[in-house]
Amino acid sequence: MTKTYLGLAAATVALMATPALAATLDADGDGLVTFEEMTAAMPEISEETFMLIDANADGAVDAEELATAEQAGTIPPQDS
Ligand SMILES: [Ca+2]
Ligand SMILES: [Ca+2]
Repeated sequence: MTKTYLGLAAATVALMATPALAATLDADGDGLVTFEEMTAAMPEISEETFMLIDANADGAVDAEELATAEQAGTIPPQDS
């Protein structure tokens, strides 16, 4: 269990080093923003828009995809 905890702590540190993924979006802190997490923060996001943001279509938006969407103006820039 200690190992798992340390792994989670390391992942948290890695996330904090990635300013693009706002904690307000990634509610459970797993480094990915699901459709549910995104609509919780931005109810105006449609499933169609989410699919546009999810460039590799794995069902979740990572920090890179989020940054791309912000730069493209698909979603407003998020405060980190
Ligand atoms: Ca998440
Ligand atoms: Ca993705």
